[in-house]
Amino acid sequence: MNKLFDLTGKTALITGSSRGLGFSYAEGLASAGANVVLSAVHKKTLDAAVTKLKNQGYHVTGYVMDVSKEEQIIDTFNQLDKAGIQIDIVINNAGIQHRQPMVELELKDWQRVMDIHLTGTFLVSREAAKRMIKRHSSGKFINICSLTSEQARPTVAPYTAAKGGIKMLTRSMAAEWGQYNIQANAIGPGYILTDMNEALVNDKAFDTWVKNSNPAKRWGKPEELIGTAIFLSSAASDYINGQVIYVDGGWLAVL
Ligand code: GCO
Repeated sequence: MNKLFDLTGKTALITGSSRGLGFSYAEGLASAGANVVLSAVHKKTLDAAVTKLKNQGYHVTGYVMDVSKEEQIIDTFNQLDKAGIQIDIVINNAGIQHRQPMVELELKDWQRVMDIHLTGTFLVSREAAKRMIKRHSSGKFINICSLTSEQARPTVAPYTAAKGGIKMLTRSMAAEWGQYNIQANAIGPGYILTDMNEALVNDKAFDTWVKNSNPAKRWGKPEELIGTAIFLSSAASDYINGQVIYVDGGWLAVL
């Protein structure tokens, strides 16, 4: 592995990483040499994910953490402190989707999407950055944006607002933390074959729309996001800050 992309000696926390894209990111960073800290809401799926990566020979630990709950985030970082685990890389991946027209949307559903995506990204990053700055170490934040960070479609307003906010929060993190040799960037996945999108894949009209809306004429695969995650976690991106890299088959590049 070229030293530029080598994560040996680094420890990465990936939120929402017991399955889906979060697990793919964790597996990818581990394959590049990182120690990985998985986190998720449900202990059973988290433990299974830890075991799966340990069986591949990777250095893995797992912490139950609901990023919509500040007290759990603070407690997790205190546990990491006690365990002597210093986080160098954070991938703020935890997320949900809620598809409903705004006129029918209840505040609790709006708030839950915001709490997990936008506020969760802020709170986890705040706790990690505090420690990076205090120990004078470098740091990497990879937030997860979306095509909806740039363009909207009906029925996903809270997700769209949150993803747009994450794009600007990423720039705020770059603005405040760049001076400490911390880089904050984001990955903007296109339409990827994930559990969260299963209903869309199975909707013939939506599937056709996705395939006709990007030059690749197909859905993306989770493993196609790993290279960008490693890049943004590595020394290869030390002079990149506040950027969103769209891994979307070219969707946003074309009319
Ligand atoms: C949706 C999808 C999208 C994708 C992705 C696109 O309902 O439109 O869930 O939000 O997941 O974010 O970039």
